[in-house]
Amino acid sequence: FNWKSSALFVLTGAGLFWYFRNEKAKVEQARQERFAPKSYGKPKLGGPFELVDQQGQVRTDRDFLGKFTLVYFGFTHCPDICPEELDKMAEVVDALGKCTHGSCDKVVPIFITCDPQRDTVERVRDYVKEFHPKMVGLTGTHEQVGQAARAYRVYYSKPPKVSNGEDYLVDHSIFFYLMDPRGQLVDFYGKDYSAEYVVNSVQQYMRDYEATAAATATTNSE
Ligand SMILES: [Cu+2]
Repeated sequence: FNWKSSALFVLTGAGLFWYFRNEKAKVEQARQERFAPKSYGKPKLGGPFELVDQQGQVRTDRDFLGKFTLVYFGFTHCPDICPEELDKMAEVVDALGKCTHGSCDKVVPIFITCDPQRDTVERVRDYVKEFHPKMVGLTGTHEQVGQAARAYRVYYSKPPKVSNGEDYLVDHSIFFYLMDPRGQLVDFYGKDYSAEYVVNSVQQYMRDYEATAAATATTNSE
């Protein structure tokens, strides 16, 4: 029996215990903060918009409350990046649909045009159905689209001089925004993220969101 080594053993045990408890608390705190009603240090993204879907129905941000959404801004004439990103979004939605966990199949893919001049309701309807049957395609007036882009702090620009019928490209930012059921930004994914990465990340957020919601419900009922 060695006092020194047993003291060290006890200390190490206590240290590990403290370390893990502390780590667990940190993880818990991060989870709480992410889904806390008021979260700081996160860009205030999303928010009021009013657009028209591919069925010609007026849709606002409030229509999507209660669901996770993936929001992407682009334009239907985009030669390569938008189709690639929207294919990826469809892949993500399908993978989430296969998962057995609670709200996975409830994620709504949303495409918002930043080229309202050419992207009519009909054009958007034909476009989104190429990607996913659940995809919501939104367009609107220049003002409505401008307002939605501002809400998401999406940058886009059309060349200044375009004559009628001339083809043009719209420069735009390329992100999927993951919004939670309260319409708040959870995360965003750039072009370099694989579908697999996005799926895992979204699933993690969904589990966290549900755990937080369950914890809040328990606290409230006590
Ligand atoms: Cu594009």
